[in-house]
Amino acid sequence: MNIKTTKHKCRLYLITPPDFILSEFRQKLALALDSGDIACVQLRLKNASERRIMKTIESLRPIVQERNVSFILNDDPKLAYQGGCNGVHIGQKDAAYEDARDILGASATVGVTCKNDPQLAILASENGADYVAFGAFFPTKTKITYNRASPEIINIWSQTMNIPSVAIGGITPKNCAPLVRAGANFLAVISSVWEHAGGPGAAIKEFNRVISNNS
Ligand code: TZP
Ligand code: MG
Repeated sequence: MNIKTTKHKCRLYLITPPDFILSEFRQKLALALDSGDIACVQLRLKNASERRIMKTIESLRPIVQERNVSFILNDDPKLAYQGGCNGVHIGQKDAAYEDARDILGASATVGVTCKNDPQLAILASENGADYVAFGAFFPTKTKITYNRASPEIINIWSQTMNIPSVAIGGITPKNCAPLVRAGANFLAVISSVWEHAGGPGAAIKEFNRVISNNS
């Protein structure tokens, strides 16, 4: 499945943890995917070799795609294309939007980080991005962040623009309700799922419950 889509109610956008042992992680990922609704999985491997990224794509992509969930690679459009991913997520410094689109083609998903800057998001949507990502909404230990976004940016975006929005940064089942109510189309989450005391399956179920109660 591809998340290139018109806007829809809020869904989960699950990102892989900062590091993992592939043979163990395959099972955790399958468990998370089988625990509830997830629209998309992003493979996010910072400072890994191309060889490791490709090997990881080959191992994880089927687990995701055979469940009809979209598989997105972070940062690198070329590897996303070579690895048969559904799309790529690019930060402002990773690649130019146009280059990512040229490499991946019209039917792929190309999402763009827009921090807390509506101008970046408008530019991305004019260029043809499939979603814009805003954040960080809460403190996060997963990434050093320099921008703090508030649900207001999602609220305004959802009422004025047609491109889906992704909210990211420190999002947990306990703090996500205002983002869902503001109209976020995806909640992108890492540590609150992979470090959940009850395991990733419990986290997905909790998120699904809060999302449906606030949609
Ligand atoms: N971009 C902005 S915050 C962030 C990224 C990749 C990290 C999100 O991780 P967590 O653990 O859900 O806070
Ligand atoms: Mg990046």
